Amino acid sequence: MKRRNFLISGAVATAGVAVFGANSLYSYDIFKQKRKFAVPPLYEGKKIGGKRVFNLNLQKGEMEFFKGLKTQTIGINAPFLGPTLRAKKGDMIQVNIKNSLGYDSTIHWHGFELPAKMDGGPHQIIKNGATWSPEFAIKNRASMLWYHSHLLHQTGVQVYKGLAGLFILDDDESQNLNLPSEYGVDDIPIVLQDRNFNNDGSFRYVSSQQEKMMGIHGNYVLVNGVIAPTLEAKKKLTRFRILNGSNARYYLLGFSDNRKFQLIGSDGGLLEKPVTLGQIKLAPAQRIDIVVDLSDGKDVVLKSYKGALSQNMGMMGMMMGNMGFDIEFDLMKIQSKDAKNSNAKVPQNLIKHPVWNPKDAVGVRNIVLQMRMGIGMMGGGNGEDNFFINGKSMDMHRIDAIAKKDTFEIWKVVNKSPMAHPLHIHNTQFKTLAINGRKPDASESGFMDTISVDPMGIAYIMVPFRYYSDNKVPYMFHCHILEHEDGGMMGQLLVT
Ligand SMILES: [Cu+2]
Repeated sequence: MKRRNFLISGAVATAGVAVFGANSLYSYDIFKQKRKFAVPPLYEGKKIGGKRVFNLNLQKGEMEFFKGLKTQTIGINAPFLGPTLRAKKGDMIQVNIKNSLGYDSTIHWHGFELPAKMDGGPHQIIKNGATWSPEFAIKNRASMLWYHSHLLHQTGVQVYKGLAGLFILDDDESQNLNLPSEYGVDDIPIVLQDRNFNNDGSFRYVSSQQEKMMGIHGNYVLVNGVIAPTLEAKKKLTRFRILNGSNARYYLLGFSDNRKFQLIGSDGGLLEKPVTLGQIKLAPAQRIDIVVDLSDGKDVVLKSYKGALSQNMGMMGMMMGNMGFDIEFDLMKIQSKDAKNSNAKVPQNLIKHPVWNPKDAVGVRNIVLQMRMGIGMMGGGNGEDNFFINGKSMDMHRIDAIAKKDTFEIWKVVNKSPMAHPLHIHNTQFKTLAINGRKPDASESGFMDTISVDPMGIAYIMVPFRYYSDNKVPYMFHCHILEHEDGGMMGQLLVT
C-alpha cells in the first residue's frame, strides 16, 4: 500500500512538467527502502594473441527498480547498463559487439583517443543482428572513460533505457601511487542517471517540447541502476569514481555532513595534485575521481545540492529552478561502521602533466552554441532542428571542421543561449584555458573531454589532436545534453 502511494505521487509529479518539485519522493527518508548498492561487474577481457578481447552483447532486459514492478530496459551483457571494462595503456583491445536489440545501435568510446573508424559514432552503425569488432590501442592515460549508444537522433532514448557502461584505464604511473584501487572494495564506480517512470513501472522518456528543449530530467536517480542505495564501506579511505550518466541533469555533489573530500582526477585522468573540496559540480558526461575519509564510522549521504544550475541566468534559469531541476536531494547512503583501516593513501603529488603552451596552437576555432526558443520550439514541429552549432544543425553529409593531426587548436566555445551546454569533443582530452570569464581553478586544471559553458558564457580550451588521421571518417563534437545532441547540436570533425 505504501509503495502504491509512493508511485502515484511520482505519477502526479510527472503528469505535469514539474519533477522533483513539491511531490519529490526524496522529501522523506528514501533510504528506509534499504536497497543495496550495486557494483557493476568488472570485465577485463581475455588475452588472445597479444590482444585484450572483450565480447559484448547489446540486449533487451527487464529490471525491478521498484519492488513488484517491471521496467523494460536494454543493456550490455546485462538487463541494464554494462560491465565495467578495464584495460591498460599500451594494450591493443578488440571488442566484439553483437547487436541483439531488435533495432540498430552504436557503441561510442567516450573520451578515448582512437581511429575515427573505431569511434562508434553515428557512422559506425551496428545493424540489428550484426557484430561490430573495433580494434584499437589504448593511448589514454589512467582514467575512467565510458561507452554508450551514439545513434543519430536516438542517443537519448537508447542511453536512457540503459545502453551505457564504464571503462577504467590503468597505467604504470597511476599504479605506483598506492591510491585506493581495489575495484568494488575501496575503488567504487558510481553511475548517476535520473529517470522518470510511468505508473506501470515503465520508463517515461521525453513527452513534451519542453522536455526536448531543456533535456529530460527525472524524479528518481539511479545509482548504478538502483534508486537510493546504501553502500557498506569496507575501507576507511574510499575512492569514488563518479560518472554523470544522466541525459541532461547537472549535479552539485557533496556529503550530508559537509565533510571535505579530495578531488584527484577529472574526465581524462589524474590531476597533478589533489584538491580538497566540499562540493563539486558535475555536468552530463563528466567524471570525477574523489577520495573520502570515512574513518569516523558515521553514516553519511552523498547528495546533490541546490546550486547545480546557479549560474543559469534569465528566464530559462528561473524556469528550470522553479521546475525543481535545481534542488537538494539524496543520492546514496554510505555506512562505514565496519570499515577497516586502509594501506592506501593520497600522495601530495599525483602525476606530472605535460606543459601545453597556448602559443603552440595553430589557431582559434569558433564554436557557437545556439537553440531556437519561443513559438517554433514550444508550438510543435519535430523538434529535430532546434539546436545549432555555428548556425547549423547536424548533417551526416557535411563536414564542419577539419583539424590537422599532431596539432593543438584553441576552441573558443560561445554559448549564445539561456541554458548551460556541456560540449563534448571526441578523440581528445583537452585543457581549460578560461571558463565563463575567469581562469580555471585547481579543480578544473585536469584533462577534460566535456566542458560546460554557462548561459551566454565563453570557454577557451586547448585541444590536442594526436595519433590518428582519416580523410573521410569524421569524429563528432556535440552538446552532451542528449536531447540537444539528438536535436541537432552536433557537428562533424575530420582530423587529417
Ligand atoms: Cu545543450
